[in-house]
Amino acid sequence: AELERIVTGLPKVSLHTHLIGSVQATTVVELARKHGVALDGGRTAENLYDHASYEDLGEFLRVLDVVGAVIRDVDDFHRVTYESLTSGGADHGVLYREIMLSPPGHPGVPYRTILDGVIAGMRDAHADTGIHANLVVAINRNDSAAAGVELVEQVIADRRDEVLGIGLDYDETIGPPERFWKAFRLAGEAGLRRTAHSESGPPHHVETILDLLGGERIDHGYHVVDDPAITARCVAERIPFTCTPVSSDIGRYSGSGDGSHRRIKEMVDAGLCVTIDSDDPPMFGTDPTHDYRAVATALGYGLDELAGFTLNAVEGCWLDETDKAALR
Ligand code: ES4
Ligand code: ZN
Repeated sequence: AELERIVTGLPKVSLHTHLIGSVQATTVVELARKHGVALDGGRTAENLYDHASYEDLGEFLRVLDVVGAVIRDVDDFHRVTYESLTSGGADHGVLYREIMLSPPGHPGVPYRTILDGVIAGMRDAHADTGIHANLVVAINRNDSAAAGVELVEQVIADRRDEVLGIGLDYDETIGPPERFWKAFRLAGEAGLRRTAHSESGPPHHVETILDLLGGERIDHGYHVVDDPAITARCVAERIPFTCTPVSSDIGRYSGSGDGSHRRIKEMVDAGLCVTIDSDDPPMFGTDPTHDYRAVATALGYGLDELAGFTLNAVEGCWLDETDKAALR
């Protein structure tokens, strides 16, 4: 009961939640009907997010593709953004979120349409609940290096104040970080912040992200603790690691047979700057409160440790110092 009070009441800052992964299954079904498209493979609101269907990361990403394909017009982007920031954010004490947005996950939809709808949803969610949000536009690493450059060129050509930086997501066994060095250099030259996923990858991918891609954060990063020297460097540089306990545990894509909890504990014990997040909340049956609850239960953490995760996220977010101070 004490823990429940802590995890529900704790203010949260969210740095690793994907928009496409934040859509309620009922909304997916409604949008499919609206656009007159069938969810293939007999998918329904009841079975769409069956964890058993995520046999490997590729299968999981196929479900993301199904969801991404039904979010098509400005109203759709407004709706999914608003719903995820209100009932999947503000309701859980999330004060501020940097939403991971994947334009390549919505084939055929103009970048402008996506951004117009998402930003309108952010504005209305803020007006109704007070939650603040900004955006991280992620390159899909299954795509070519040229597609990554094109996306960054699009971000720069249609510059919005809300887009603070770029990310790199989808299947890291297909797209190693170094493939995207040009896209990341272009982003850095344009003053965009940079982060990249490294969930199953080896520790040297963390170094590649920091040194070649100019990354300032690492999404997941569970294998950093396999290399003491890289770990020490990340401790010294206060590199934030955006860990997602429930998603990484259910997905088992972290490459550690016993899930992510033990790795998160090792990262915390090593002195790394760890944050807690949900990745794809309804797809993994989780939410911001539940991820804090899961890590607290698995690792025996209490208020001090949990509040520390929030403070790490404030430190690691890409707001300016004045806005960060307001969050503290
Ligand atoms: C993702 Cl690699 C990965 N894992 C979970 N959710 C995702 N969304 C986009 N890429
Ligand atoms: Zn992720």
